[in-house]
Amino acid sequence: MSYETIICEKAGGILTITLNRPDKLNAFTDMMLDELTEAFQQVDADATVRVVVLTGAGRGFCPGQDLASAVERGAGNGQFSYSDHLRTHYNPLILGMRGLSKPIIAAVNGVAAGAGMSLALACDYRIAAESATFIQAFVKVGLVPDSGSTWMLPRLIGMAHALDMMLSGRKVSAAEAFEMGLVNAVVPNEQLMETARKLAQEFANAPTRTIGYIKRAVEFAADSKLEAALNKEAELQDKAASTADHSEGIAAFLEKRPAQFRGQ
Ligand code: LHQ
Repeated sequence: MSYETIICEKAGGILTITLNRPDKLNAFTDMMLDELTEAFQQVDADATVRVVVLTGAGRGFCPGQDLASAVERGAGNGQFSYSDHLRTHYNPLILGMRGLSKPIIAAVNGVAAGAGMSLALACDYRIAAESATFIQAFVKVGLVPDSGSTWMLPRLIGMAHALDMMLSGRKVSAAEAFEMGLVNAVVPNEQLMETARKLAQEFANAPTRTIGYIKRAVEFAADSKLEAALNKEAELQDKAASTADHSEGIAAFLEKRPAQFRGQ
């Protein structure tokens, strides 16, 4: 499948998706949002893809909505329905990513601002280049954080840090983001993609279906009472236990050899 605003490259079970509007630091247009949503739908349906790496072309990761394109359509003067725009183009993307049964690694190569930061938050891992920055830029243009930031950010870094970022709109460095628990690792710029691909390779050799169940259990637990979460774990454990990879994992342990998971 070829797209105009993103590049998808598949190799050895890893799909790398690159946001590709480098002149605008990869700001979101409707087309980019819709192409991304479709690309993630394809990932869910393609058994040969076992992990996704998401990054940006050029010096930015994503600075959120392309404000110029929103203004052309009446944003800022009451002519533009923000809620329709979010419900039509952003929310399906974020829900598709959070519901994806395969891990998503964000390789954050530069600034992630506004809904571009929400995009990074919707991934399961964030590896940041040393020069990457994170900005809850919404307040700087008089907007409420959207695309899942209000749901994901406090869960990731706690209410105090999340509100600080959201209310101030200040720029947070990769080093500070790591201290807050916003990113899993910070690496020298030139090692970003190599580090992301190494991690992705581990997931490409992992029990993929079980990873999908783990994601589902954690997502469910985030909004549940303990008893409901325990029940969900039990339900999903039956599913995981019926995979070939579970049998292989047990056999490999007893035979004292590395497991050869096939994602089935
Ligand atoms: C951009 C953008 C951008 C267009 C850089 N748009 N061109 C949801 C629903 C509906 C509508 C509204 O929004 C939302 C959610 C949101 O995402 S709201 C938050 C939107 N994002 C922002 O407010 C961030 C705006 N950008 C910035 O503050 C700066 O560009 C940052 C801090 C990201 C980067 O600064 P610099 O490194 O100094 O780069 P730059 O500002 O020179 O940008 C480079 C180019 O990219 C430049 O274009 P040009 O043609 O002049 O070279 C910028 O205009 C363009 N660009 N962000 N969001």
